[in-house]
Amino acid sequence: MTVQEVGRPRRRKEDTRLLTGRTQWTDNLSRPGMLHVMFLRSPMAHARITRVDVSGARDLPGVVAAFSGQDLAAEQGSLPCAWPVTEDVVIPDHPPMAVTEVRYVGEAVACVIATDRYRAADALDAIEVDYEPLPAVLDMNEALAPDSPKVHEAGNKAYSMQITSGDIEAAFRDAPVVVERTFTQQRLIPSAMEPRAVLADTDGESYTLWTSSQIPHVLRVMLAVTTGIPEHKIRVVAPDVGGGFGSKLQVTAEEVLCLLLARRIGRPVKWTESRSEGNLTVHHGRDQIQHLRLAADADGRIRGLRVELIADMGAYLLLLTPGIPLLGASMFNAIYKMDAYEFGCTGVFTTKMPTDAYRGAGRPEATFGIERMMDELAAELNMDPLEVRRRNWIRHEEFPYTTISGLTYDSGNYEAATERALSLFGYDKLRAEQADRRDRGDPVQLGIGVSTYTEMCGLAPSRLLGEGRFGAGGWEHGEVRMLPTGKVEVVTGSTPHGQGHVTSWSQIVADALGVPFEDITVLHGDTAIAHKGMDTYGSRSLVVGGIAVLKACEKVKDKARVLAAHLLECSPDDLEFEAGTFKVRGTDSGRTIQELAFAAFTAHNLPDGVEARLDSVATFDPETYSFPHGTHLCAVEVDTETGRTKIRSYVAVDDIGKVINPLIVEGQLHGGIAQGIAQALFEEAVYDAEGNLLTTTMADYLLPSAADLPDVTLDRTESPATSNPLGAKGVGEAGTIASTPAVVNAVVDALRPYGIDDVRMPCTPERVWRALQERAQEGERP
Ligand code: MCN
Repeated sequence: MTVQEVGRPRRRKEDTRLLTGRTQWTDNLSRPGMLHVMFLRSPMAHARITRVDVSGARDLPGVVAAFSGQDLAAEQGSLPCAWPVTEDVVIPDHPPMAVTEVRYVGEAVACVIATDRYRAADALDAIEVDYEPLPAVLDMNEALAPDSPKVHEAGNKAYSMQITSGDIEAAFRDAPVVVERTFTQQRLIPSAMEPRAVLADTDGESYTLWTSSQIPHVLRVMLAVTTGIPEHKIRVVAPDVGGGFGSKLQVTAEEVLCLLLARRIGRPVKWTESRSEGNLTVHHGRDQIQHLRLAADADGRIRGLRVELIADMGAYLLLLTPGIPLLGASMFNAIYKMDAYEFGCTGVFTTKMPTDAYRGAGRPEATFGIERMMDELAAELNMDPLEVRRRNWIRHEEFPYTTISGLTYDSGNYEAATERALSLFGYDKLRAEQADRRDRGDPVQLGIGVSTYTEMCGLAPSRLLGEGRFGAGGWEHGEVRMLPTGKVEVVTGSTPHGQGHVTSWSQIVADALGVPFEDITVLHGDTAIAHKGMDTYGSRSLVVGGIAVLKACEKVKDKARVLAAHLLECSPDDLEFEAGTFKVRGTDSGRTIQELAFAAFTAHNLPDGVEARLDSVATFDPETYSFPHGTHLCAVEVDTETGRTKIRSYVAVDDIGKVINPLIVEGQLHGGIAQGIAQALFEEAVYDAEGNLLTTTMADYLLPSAADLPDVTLDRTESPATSNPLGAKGVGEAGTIASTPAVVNAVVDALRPYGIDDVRMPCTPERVWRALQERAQEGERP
């Protein structure tokens, strides 16, 4: 009997190599004659460049070349924005190296190429740049004022858009309860374990770019478009990639410039960022002001929701910048039924590093907004936060359900996930302890936070992406090749960078073809090997890429059936396929698919018209998105004397449909929840009044360590997706999306008796303490 692989907690095939350092990070790679590039970066947030003189650097020992933006102006093109969200969106010219004006601290203004990175770094000091300062534009609201200094000639508004569904005026007219809040989604800096690195080489005709990227396929197309180098002359390789979290879903200035520099000097060039350089110049995430209004009946039933966002684009529009807040446009209504919904968003230019996708991209922001509002509504009505949710959520028997924002959720069971979470959490007991602490006036108060989230992932379907003016499709490509000895080579268009696709895809293929898990290898991340792909982001890889692989397996099986029937001298319809063997029904006679692979290779006895190969390709483009959901509960102790918060317990019950590998899923949730907690309590990118980033080091930008994080209790419920044959939903971002509001709701819940109804993220001890002091001065006492 064979063991079913799908659903097994297999340890990752990748880990032996990854954990023993036998990896190929881009910075480990070397090419004969390789040189090193360092970039001189603007110290000014906004300035006109009046002179750049690189001649001093060119004369230094070990320096091979030095260039200014002007030197590269004729060939460097403009970095692409592939999501023109509205017809009139302003997409400013974005030279990879600034030529006439800098618009954020860290923008590249010149570069040095030398025999090693230290010589290159030293030589940067010999470059002279004259700047004529221009006013920094840092505050989003002020940037939109008519008299604000301009980031770009066209003004500071990138776009504005609005969606309305239902009669929103009627929903608010005479509503017994209206809750209105403004929340700030602070700016975050993605901190992948492996910093970005690029190595570019050319033989004079074609180009290879090794880069720590999530998107080698998208990048190849974009490099061709940006540089004019024909696409078929560019190969992009993402070797081992040590995390990305969205930050490597980008066409970066450094990638374009390294390619052009390799062409200029005819030698391989490498760039690896330092952590501080990375904090300055990796695209940032979040950065929104959310103004929300919720109208409800006296019994807590939601009538309508109005959402007004201002989203900081930073200085330019990068690959997906303007679309990121809009990924939340259909998600603020979340799992709740309502009569009317209105969403508006304005994208604003400021003189800061551009923002773009960061784990969850638009959906953590939306989930935070609505889940905070549900708690605020509950407080307003003096109702339990779970009760107000229950009164409004879509009941399990109502699926498939088309929401007020127009998405059709295929399946889900919010009741079941919540019931499970409540019992694991010990909700009633914790509420009793909370009441007791309140009564006793305990300086350490207990808060309980709820997040009954859903999200929209599996970024595809191409048709829907097209309707949203997204610049590309959402399909994925898979290829399955049976090798002569019966082993299997899988080629995927997905580009894992920590998600364990090699293992999960092996499990899918093992079950589909009935071959041992160990006999399968998965190739990815090199456009010369996986020639088609849309890469990894938006928790799309399993529900799009994994399914493409499954479909390719089905085609291989169809071919194998024809060959088996020929060899066994029966009709294909007389064959049954079980555990990797085609058997003539009712007999012992059969052939394994691995034997058939050898038969296809020798080709001694193939049916007429059948080619000597047992392989196939498939693309998959789902009909709809994937809608995981779950209930996260968090208990936080808040020391009202010091402002210190401590997560006491955290329970997450997620429903991601069928699971391929529970161990990987747990890892994804642990990491995701850590990232969400980090936004709630720890991380924030801070610029000073001149536009200098203050959080350029790990000492200033507070990433939580394992010691700062709680144990989390995980469990699952299972409502299979109906949109793919595996019944699976994505998980890569779920933990991040769910956890931030659960934690902040808990902090606010602890502080509510003190008259506090919000604490700005991150809820640091200082912020909590200050909120308490302000309230105390206003005379609020519990
Ligand atoms: N999986 C499963 N069963 C499910 C769902 C998923 O076994 N029902 C498995 C998949 O087979 C896959 C993994 O879980 O091995 C994640 O799958 P999926 O949800 O499809 O997400 P992606 O593979 O597309 O990964 C992208 C997602 C995103 S958008 C970010 S950001 C993120 C994340 O994954 N960045 C990560 N997880 C990360 N993990 C690491 N280590 N590093 C990052 O940069």
